[in-house]
Amino acid sequence: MTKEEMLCPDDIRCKFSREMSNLYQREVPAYETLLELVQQVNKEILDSDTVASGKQIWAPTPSRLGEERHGAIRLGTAAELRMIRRIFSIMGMHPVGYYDLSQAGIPVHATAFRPIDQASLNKNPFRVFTSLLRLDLIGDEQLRKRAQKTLEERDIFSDRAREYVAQIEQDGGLAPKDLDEFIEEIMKTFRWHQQANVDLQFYSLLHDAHRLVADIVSFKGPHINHLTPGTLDIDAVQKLMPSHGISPKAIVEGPPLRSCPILLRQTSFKALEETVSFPSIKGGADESSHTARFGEVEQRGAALTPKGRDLYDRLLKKVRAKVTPLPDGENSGEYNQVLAEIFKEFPDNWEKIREQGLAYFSYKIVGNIDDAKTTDIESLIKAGIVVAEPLFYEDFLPVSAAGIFQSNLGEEVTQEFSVVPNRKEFERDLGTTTYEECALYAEMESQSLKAIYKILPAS
Ligand code: OOG
Ligand code: NI
Repeated sequence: MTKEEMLCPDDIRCKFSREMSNLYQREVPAYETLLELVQQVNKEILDSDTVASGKQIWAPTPSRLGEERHGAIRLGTAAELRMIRRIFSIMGMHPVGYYDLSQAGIPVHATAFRPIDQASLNKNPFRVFTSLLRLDLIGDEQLRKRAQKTLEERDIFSDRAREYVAQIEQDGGLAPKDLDEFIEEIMKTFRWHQQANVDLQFYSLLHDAHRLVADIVSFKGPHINHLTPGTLDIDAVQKLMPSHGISPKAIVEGPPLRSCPILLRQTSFKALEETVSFPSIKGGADESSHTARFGEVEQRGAALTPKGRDLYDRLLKKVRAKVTPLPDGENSGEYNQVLAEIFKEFPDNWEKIREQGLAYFSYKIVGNIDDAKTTDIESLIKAGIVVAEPLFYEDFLPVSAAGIFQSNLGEEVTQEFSVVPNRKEFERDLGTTTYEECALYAEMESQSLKAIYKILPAS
């Protein structure tokens, strides 16, 4: 089979994304309901004149809107992480960014596997937030060793999946006839296991160390713990959730509602309490429950430069110092008010945002290029020949949105962990370095400028 006849990674990712959604709809009915609601809200927005008047920055290609946005998994060992990297690479998903979640009281660090070039993102932006457990942050040595042994003894990949990956790497691609079976084998890794891999007593010990430790160590595989569709109006979805039988968390995380959306706004519904059967030491099984899988929805805006991100972080900190949202939503009105008030300091106008270097942009020729009497981009923008469009944020904000994590951890007191980011160790475990998200956006911006300079008559 020649290279041309093989599937391109984007096609494999499209199929994977669709199958993940099918799997999660089957396993978590509330997610199916959420999807319907999101589709309804998106359709209403697209049919309204807001979009026609160019107010929304998100003008997704039809293939993008309606496709799943992201999912999340949590892995137990370096070997699992390395194998996941090989699988995602076949689908055109590469590790971007390093997230240290010990800052949010969670003993994991993570990266996001996602497409990295504009064409692939436009085709299907599916991304998977992938965490790795940090056993080194668990103080109890006996527990740590036992957890490690349990993880080392499991294999989260089917033999057939391993064979496929090796074959695809050797051949340099996947034949169209093998797509369905390959994806079917890969899907096995992410499904839910109703039977735990450990006894109830050990589960309880793991749970006492941290609920996430129990979630990672106790099962045969890293079940997908949420899938997040993208919406064009997160406030509408938040408001409509209760009438669809879903109860959302108290507030929408992230920046306030703005004319110029930035970064990421998210809300979620609580994890399900699911019956699990734990093999008993005495033979037979003990029934108990576990909560892990939840639902989330998000609305994305512009990618910020480090300067813009600093401003965002500073303002959010100011908000949280004034009012901390209560889980029961009692002060959500006050929180939203303070949020909107403090964020007035962040310019809400694309021109100002660009002038101050707060976001990344892509430059496009829209006028008659033959009229260009200058190569100065600012003058070309003024003359209406070039426009600057904000670049879409493709990454995550789990630490500043720690509320999303907490919402599925329950309201009990969470443990503190020593905050020691360890990107080097993560990258060693991954077997490669992770892309710097800002470098990717900066590159997209400079590519768009280069393309303009190339065809400018005056240059
Ligand atoms: C991942 C949480 C991160 C997000 O949207 O910020 C995430 C997890 O709970 O495993 O998905
Ligand atoms: Ni998420």
